[in-house]
Amino acid sequence: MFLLQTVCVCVCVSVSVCVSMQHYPAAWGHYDVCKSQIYTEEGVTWDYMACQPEATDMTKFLSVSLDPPNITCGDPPETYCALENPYMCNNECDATTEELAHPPELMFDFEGRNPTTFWQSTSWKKFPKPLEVNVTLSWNKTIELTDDIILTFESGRPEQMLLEKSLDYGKTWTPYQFYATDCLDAFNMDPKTVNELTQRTLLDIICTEDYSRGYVWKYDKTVRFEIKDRFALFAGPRLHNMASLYGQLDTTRNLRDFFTVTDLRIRLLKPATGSTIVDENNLSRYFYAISDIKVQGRCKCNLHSNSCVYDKEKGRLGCECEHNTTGPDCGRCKRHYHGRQWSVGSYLPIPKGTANICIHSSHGPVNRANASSLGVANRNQARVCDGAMLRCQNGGTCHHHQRCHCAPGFTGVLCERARCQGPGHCEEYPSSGQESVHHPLLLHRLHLFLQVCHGLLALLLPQGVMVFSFC
Ligand SMILES: *[C@@H]1O[C@H](CO)[C@@H](O)[C@H](O)[C@H]1NC(C)=O
Ligand SMILES: *[C@@H]1O[C@H](CO)[C@@H](O)[C@H](O)[C@H]1NC(C)=O
Ligand SMILES: *[C@@H]1O[C@H](CO)[C@@H](O)[C@H](O)[C@H]1NC(C)=O
Ligand SMILES: *[C@@H]1O[C@H](CO)[C@@H](O)[C@H](O)[C@H]1NC(C)=O
Ligand SMILES: *[C@@H]1O[C@H](CO)[C@@H](O)[C@H](O)[C@H]1NC(C)=O
Ligand SMILES: *[C@@H]1O[C@H](CO)[C@@H](O)[C@H](O)[C@H]1NC(C)=O
Ligand SMILES: [Ca+2]
Repeated sequence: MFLLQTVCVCVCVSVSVCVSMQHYPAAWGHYDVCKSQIYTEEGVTWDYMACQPEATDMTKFLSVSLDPPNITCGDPPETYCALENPYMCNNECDATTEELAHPPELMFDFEGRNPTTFWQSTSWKKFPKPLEVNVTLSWNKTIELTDDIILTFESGRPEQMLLEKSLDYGKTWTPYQFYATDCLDAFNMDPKTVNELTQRTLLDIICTEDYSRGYVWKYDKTVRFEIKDRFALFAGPRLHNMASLYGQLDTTRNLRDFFTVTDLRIRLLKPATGSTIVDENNLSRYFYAISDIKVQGRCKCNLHSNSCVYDKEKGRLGCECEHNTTGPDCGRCKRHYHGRQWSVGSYLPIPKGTANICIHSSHGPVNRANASSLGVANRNQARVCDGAMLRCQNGGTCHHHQRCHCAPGFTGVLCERARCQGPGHCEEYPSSGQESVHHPLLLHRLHLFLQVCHGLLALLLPQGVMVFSFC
C-alpha cells in the first residue's frame, strides 16, 4: 500500500516542474483535513469538513496501451533518419537490445538525464496510408486534473493530433483538444488559442495551431493541454482567487466534469514532415517519438477523503473514505449510514467547505418524512437551485442546490429581487418583498429548531420552498 498523501517529495528537475508542483497558498484552504475534534458544552465532538487528496504526479498510477499494439519500433530493427537531414541516419531502434529499445514506459520514467529516454513508433513505411497511433492512459479511477497536461516529443511534433478523454473507463470518448499545423484543413475547424476562451466558452473544444508549427521543432518540443489557463478564467491570472473557481466548480457540474477523467487518449494522426511534401524515397524520416508525459491531478473522492492509496498488487487507486462514505470515489454512504441521501461535499463556504457526511440510518429523516406529509422524502425534489433550470440570478451562486448566495444588493430565494435600499424603493415588490429568512420571528424559530434537532432539519418557508439545514 502506498499513500498518495505522503508522496509530495518535489524533485526539482527544472523550474517548470517545480512551479507545477507548487501548492496553492494556504489562504484558499487546502481541504486537506476531513474532520477535527472540537470541544463544546456537551463534550468532545467531531467537526467535519470537505476534504480532498493532495494533487500529485498521476503518471505513476496509470497503465498505458498502444493501438495498434505492435506499433513500437525495433521489431524488426530499423534505422531512422533525421527529419531535417535525410543523410543523418544514426537513430537505431532494436527491441531486443535494451540500449536501443524504445518501449512505452520511457514516456513516464524520470526525465532529466541526457540523452533523454523515449518511446518511438515504427516509421511511416506504409505511406500514403496514414500513420495513426493511439496512446491510451488509463487509471481505472476517476481523477481530477489540476495542472496542464504536457507531452514532450523527441522528434518533430505531430502535424495532426487529437487529445481525447473518457469519463467511463474507456467506454466512450470525447475530444479534449485538436492540434494541427492547419486546423481548417485537418479538422475543418477555425484555429483558436486558449487565450481566446472566456468564462462562457470555457467548455468549448478548440483546435489550436500553437503546438504543431513545424520546422522549429528543435526549440519547442512540447504539446500542452492548458488546464491552468482555463482555471485562470475564474481564479484570475495567477490563480489568486481560488474561491471563485471553487465556487464555480461547486455549482456547475459540467465545469467539474470537464476537468475529470478516467482515461486519456492521445491520437497521433500525422507525424511531422517538416514540409508539405513527403519524401517518398526516404520514409525513415517520419515517425513519432515521445520522451515525457506529465499529468498532474488528484483522485476524485467527492470531497469525502484526503487520501488516496495505490494498491500495488491490484494496481489500483482508491480513496480512503471518511464521513461514513464508501466506494472507490466515496460515491455512496456506508451500510447503516443512509440516514439521508448521499451527497458530494461542497467547497463552500471557504475555507472549510461543507462535509455533507452520511448519517446513521436511525438518525435519518426517513420515518419523519413519510409521516410529515411535507413531501421531503425525496431530497432531490427539494432543489432550490442548480446550474440549469433553477439558476441563481443577478450574480448569485448556488450553494449545494439548497441556497443561493446572493450578490450584495440582491435577495430572494433565487436572488431575483433587488434588496430594498430604503423607504420607497420597494414599491415594485409589495408585501412579501422582504427576504423571509430575515424576518425576526422566523429567525427566532430557526434558532429554536437548530437547538432542538439532531439530524437533518427540514424547514418549510412561507414561500413553500424547502430548505435543509444540517445541525
Ligand atoms: C483510436 O481510437 C479511436 C477511438 O477513440 C478509434 O476510433 C480509432 O480507430 C483508433 N485508432 C487506432 C489506430 O487504433
Ligand atoms: C502489426 O500487426 C498487424 C496484424 O496483427 C500487421 O498487419 C501489421 O503489419 C503489423 N505492423 C507492424 C509494424 O509490424
Ligand atoms: C535515407 O537516405 C539516406 C541518405 O540518402 C540513406 O542513407 C538511407 O539509407 C535512406 N533510407 C532509406 C530507407 O532509403
Ligand atoms: C478496475 O477496478 C475494478 C474495481 O474498481 C476492478 O474490478 C477491475 O479489475 C479493474 N480493472 C483493471 C483493468 O484493472
Ligand atoms: C462513522 O461511523 C463510525 C463507526 O463505524 C463512527 O465511529 C463515526 O463517528 C461515524 N462518523 C460519522 C461522521 O458519523
Ligand atoms: C416512505 O415512503 C416511501 C415511498 O413513498 C416508501 O418506499 C418507504 O418505505 C417509506 N418509508 C417508511 C419508513 O414508511
Ligand atoms: Ca523519458
